[in-house]
Amino acid sequence: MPNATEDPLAARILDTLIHRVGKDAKAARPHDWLAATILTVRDDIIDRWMASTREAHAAGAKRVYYLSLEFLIGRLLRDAIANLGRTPEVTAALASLGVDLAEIEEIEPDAALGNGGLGRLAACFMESLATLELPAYGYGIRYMNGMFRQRIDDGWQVELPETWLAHGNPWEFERRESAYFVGFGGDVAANEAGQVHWSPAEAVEAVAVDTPVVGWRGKRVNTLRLWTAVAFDPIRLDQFNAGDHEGALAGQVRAESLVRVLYPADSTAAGQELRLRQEYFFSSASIQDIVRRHVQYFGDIRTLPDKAAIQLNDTHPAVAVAELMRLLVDHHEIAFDAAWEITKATFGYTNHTLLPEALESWPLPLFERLLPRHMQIVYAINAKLLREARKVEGVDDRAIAAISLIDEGGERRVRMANLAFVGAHSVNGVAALHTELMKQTVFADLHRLYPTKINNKTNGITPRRWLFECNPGLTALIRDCIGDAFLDDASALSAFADHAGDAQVQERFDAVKRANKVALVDHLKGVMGLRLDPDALFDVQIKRIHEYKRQLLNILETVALYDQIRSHPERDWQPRVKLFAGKAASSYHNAKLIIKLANDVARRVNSDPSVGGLLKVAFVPNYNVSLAEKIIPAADLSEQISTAGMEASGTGNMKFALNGALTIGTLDGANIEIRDYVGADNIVIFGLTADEVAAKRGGGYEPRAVIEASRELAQAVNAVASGVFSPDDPNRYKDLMNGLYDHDWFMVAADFDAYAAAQRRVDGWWDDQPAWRAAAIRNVAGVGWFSSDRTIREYAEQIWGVM
Ligand code: 26Q
Repeated sequence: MPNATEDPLAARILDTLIHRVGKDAKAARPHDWLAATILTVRDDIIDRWMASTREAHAAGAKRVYYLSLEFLIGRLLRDAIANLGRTPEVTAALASLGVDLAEIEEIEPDAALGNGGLGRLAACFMESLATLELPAYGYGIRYMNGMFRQRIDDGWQVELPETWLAHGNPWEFERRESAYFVGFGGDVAANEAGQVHWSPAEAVEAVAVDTPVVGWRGKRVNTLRLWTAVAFDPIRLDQFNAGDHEGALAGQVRAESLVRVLYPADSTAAGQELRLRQEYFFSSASIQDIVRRHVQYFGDIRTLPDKAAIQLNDTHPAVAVAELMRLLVDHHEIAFDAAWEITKATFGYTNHTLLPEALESWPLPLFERLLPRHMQIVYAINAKLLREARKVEGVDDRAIAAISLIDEGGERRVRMANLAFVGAHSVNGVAALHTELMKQTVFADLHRLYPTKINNKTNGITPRRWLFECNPGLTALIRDCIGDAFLDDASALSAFADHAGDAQVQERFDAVKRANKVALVDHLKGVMGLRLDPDALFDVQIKRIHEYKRQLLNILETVALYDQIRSHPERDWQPRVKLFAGKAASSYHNAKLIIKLANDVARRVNSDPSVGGLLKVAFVPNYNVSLAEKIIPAADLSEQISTAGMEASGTGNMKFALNGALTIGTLDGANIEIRDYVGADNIVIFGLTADEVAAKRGGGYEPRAVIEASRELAQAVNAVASGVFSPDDPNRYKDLMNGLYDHDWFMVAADFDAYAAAQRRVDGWWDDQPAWRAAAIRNVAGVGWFSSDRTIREYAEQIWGVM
């Protein structure tokens, strides 16, 4: 063992261990080393962090504020060290102390403050903002319990509480001085001068907790500011002394409930009061913080749009539009119309879904009871909006009803998407197709009224986490082939395509992929006792479980393949491993049933000696960012098979392609643009287009006839429906299969034959390994454009005006 005292970094880590963690090297457990390492690295980040803040202040720079109820940042240590360019140094320092960096990285908990794509996008954006040296703050909630931990018990999903803060969080700084009053309920009064005063019935204090976000090469460090909630009078001593010990703490318990848990639904708007309270709590604290900073630095609130760009990550923070209006009108005494111009010029809104059940709207009585002043402001905005709309030629009563901020059909509700749309100067979709569908469907009438507001910003992913860090082998190969330019500009990856046909490069590519697969196989053996063949084709579908993402299509095709392999064992089958992972919203019955089906099919297939190792199926529990970082570099085939028109963009699709997996996918979301960039010859596209799906849904689609016309599909559906995979409960999948016969909303039957045929094309391709590897290399080379640096540059230039 080298001598630690000769390595200055090792000496600092040791000193931190002793003086800040309170352990000596002999007694230290891995968690203590992790804490000591993080605290030491953090100390070095702080200098850059403060310098970044000073520079932005001195330059009077415009700041970007990204408001999101989710930041799915995952583990931070590896990312921070890599972006600082200090991985070799930290590895060596720890080694001199007898500690393995990889081992302690592995015990850092995932910060799982998000459900899926939208939350991970926010995390990639934060990293790219720092990389592009843009002064930016992310604002969100510091949930005490993030996304639930998933256990699979007898094939069923079981949700367990997630406890990322159990060992403390050495990354964060609590800022007791940055605290704001957030009120709820109560009533509103106006004086003779028309001045409005809101007296909330309750209030909590929002306290800032900051985490540094390091950009690539450590150029800039930005702040992720997450709010926690504190009761004003955390313990009522009068009550306590009177013997009411629980009542004395009730305020704190009630305040904490706001930040207790992330809502684990990504595609249905829960509509619960606590969710609206969370949304207002963090929106209000964030807007107050932004306004305070602006006034402190620039004096005049009227210049806010010149110095602040606030981006709303979906409608979850849309109440911020009304909150800014309230502060401008009630606190800064700006006239309503002038305040409205300031507000619109400040906000941008990003839409992430067209699913009607995911569009947020709040029952009017609930909104009014919780936020009486905001309700008045929403009415005032609506009156202005509808007055203007009425003046426009062709706007009839139907259009007015669609544009209104209040949904009057049935129980009256406040439409958050309409509020965000009218309160923002820019409204963007997240892939080209999605943006077009926004114009044609949900926002058709608002789009006619404001034809220049809707614009597209195709999503991206950070190549630091999703290539350099998760796949160092491939990164090294690319460097050897094309040099280092791609490290700072992902579009330079295109040069890698020149090496696609080079047999030596192909061989190295294969060696890297195989090593990644072996590492995954080892990991899965450890966590679930699974034995997989690293030479099989790894076919992967990992994402939230949802009917529109069509895990069921994949499972039914797996059943059909199983059947085929048994009926025709003599054919030249290509060994396949089918991997599934993902969480289902706790209340989503069919999604949970699909998880059980995947597990039932896996049990049956994996224990059937007649498939002879040609097919293995596994559902990997507890999908999260860290698991994705292990699975994606090991994937050969990326399943992106959503019903066309339903996946806004997808970002997993980009991560797989960047790691040299081929995509099997529909013409949905960003798949379309991925095909354009990697070339139609290097991707497997199948199935109905969005237009064709819409036409079929419009009438005349008879799924029963389609199922009966496809022997393979009929057999698979019948096998599942009749309990072949669930002998313990033969009726378990009856209703699920009947759904296919009755309506098949997600077009599983309609796309089945095309999907199965596409899978057989995949088999043929895989059989020609040189052709497969060439295509895989062209995928890596083709997707540099999907770097979140490109996406953020577009937001910066076209929406925020900061570049
Ligand atoms: C809303 C109200 C109440 C409770 C929960 C929610 C809620 C929470 C999360 C609604 C939606 C979400 C998450 C949506 C999401 O992740 N959308 C995905 O966003 C990605 C980034 O743009 C896209 O790539 C995906 O296509 C899209 O599904």
